[in-house]
Amino acid sequence: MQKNKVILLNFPPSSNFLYSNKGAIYPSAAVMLIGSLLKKNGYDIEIIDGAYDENYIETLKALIAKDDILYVGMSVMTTQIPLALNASRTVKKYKKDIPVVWGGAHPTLFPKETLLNDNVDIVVINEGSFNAMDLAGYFKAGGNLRGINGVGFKNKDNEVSITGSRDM
Ligand code: B12
Repeated sequence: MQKNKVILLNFPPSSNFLYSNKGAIYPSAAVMLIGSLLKKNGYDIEIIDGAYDENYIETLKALIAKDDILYVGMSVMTTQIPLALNASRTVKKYKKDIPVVWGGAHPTLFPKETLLNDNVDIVVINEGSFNAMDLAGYFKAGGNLRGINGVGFKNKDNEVSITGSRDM
C-alpha cells in the first residue's frame, strides 16, 4: 500500500485535565495549520484532538492499525509531556516502524533532551509547517534528513543531530 497519511495529535493541556471542561479548550492552531497545508498538498490527514476526544489513545491505536501512515506528528508543550510520551509509546508498542515526530514549544526548547527518549524519532524546532511537509516528502519518497533545516534526529548509534535553523 502506498503510504500517504499523516496523523496529527493535540493533547489536553495537562495530565489532570477534566473532560467536563473540554468546551473551554481551543483547537490547536498548529495542528490545524499543518494539517491544512499537508492536505492542500495532497496528503491524507487525520487530526486527533485529545482535548476533546477522551478516548484518543484508542482512536490512535485504530488509525495506526492500517498500513498507510507516513508519520505521527504531535504538538507538545512541556505540561503535556506525560501525555505525549504515552501516545508515542503507544505508536512504538503497536507499530514500531511508524516515525514519531514532535513539534511545538517543548521540543523547540529542549530538542536534544526530547530525542533522548526512545519513543521520539524526530523533533521539529521553531516554525514547523514547512518541516511537516518536508518530512512527509522524506517519508514518502526518501532523501536526506540533513537536507531539512530545523529538525533533530538520531542516527543508528543513537547520536543526536540538529540541522541548521530554518529561514523564516
Ligand atoms: C495562542 C497561545 C495559546 C492559546 C491557544 C493555543 C491553541 N490551542 O492553539 C491559549 C490561550 C488557549 C493557550 C493556552 C495554553 N498555553 Co499557550 N500559547 C499561545 C502562544 C501565545 C501562541 C501559540 C500559537 O498558537 N502559535 C501559532 C501556531 C500556528 O504556532 P505554534 O503553536 O508555535 O506551532 C508552530 C511550531 O511550534 C510547529 N509545531 C507545533 N506543533 C507541531 C507539531 C508537528 C508534528 C510539527 C511538525 C510542527 C509543530 O509548527 C507550528 C507552525 O510553525 C504561545 C507563545 C508563543 N508566542 O508561541 C503560548 C504557549 C505555547 N502556551 C503555553 C502554555 C503553557 C499554555 C497553557 C498550558 C497555559 C495553562 N497553564 O493553561 C494552555 C494550554 C492550552 C492547550 N493547548 O490545551 C506555553 C508553552 C510552554 C512550554 N514550555 O511548553 C507557551 C510557549 C507560552 C509561554 N511562553 O509560556 N495558549
